[in-house]
Amino acid sequence: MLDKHQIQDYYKNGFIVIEELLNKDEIKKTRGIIDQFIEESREINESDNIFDLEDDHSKDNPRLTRVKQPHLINIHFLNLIKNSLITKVLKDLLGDNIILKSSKLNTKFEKGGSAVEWHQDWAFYPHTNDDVLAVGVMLDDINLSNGPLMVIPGTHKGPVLNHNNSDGIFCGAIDPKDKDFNLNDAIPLTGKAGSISIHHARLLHGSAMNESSSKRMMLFYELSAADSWPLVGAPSYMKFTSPNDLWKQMKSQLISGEISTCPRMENIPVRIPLPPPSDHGSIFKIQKTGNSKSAFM
Ligand SMILES: O=C(O)CCC(=O)C(=O)O
Repeated sequence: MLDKHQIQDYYKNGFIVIEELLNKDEIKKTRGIIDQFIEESREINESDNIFDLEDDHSKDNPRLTRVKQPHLINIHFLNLIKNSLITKVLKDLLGDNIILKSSKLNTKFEKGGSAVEWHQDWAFYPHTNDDVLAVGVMLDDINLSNGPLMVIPGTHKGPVLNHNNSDGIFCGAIDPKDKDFNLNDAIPLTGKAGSISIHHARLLHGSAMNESSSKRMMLFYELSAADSWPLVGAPSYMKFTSPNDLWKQMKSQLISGEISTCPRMENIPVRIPLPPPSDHGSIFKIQKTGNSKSAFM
């Protein structure tokens, strides 16, 4: 599916964009289901296990930040990644054995949709090897004004930056003053609806608020080669175990010295995203309740 140059680009830069991979029917069907989600969100007034709400969300003016794990809500989202050209692209990058870890729909409504502070996904879910990536499906035309995903090429080969705040709490974002962060090197990933982006789990990325008058819906899937296992302590995958409990347990079982959140491993840089902030329900909540510093002010 991908040619030799595209595969080389992915390994060299840590990302690729494939223009208009999905057809109009696939996008239309996906958007239709999302419209139903938005309708359902009128009935709630607080973020929950499915929806993250913007502060100005109301019954009359539903405004979502995110729909969590859409593949667990409607089988269409699983089919879209399993039975479309995306699968072929993934095989070129991850081999034949691929596992979906998680999905999310970042809705970025017009005039104010939330920014995502700069981070590396790897800081949220370190794995035993780095055949781990995220696919972003553009459900709208994405341009410079509606908050495109931005990436810093080549950073997947560099260090895992610190994503903890000055109190040592995991806040899901780097410090914009980090010496290894060069905003001038950032490039935006734009494209027409139906295009996809793929970024390596260690690539630095973020996106600004959507100040434009059109939505920027982007559906993300996080996947890995089937033999890449998340490390214990990555709360993103501990859907049924509280990271608070894990942290308490580790503290109570400490025999001597200090807990380390920088495990020793060969060849792959890793940090464990602990201790957790007060709300670890999504990156938006982690960055907010972890008091991350903003690069977008
Ligand atoms: O929606 C975006 O632009 C960024 C998404 C992202 O990096 C995330 O949700 O982890």
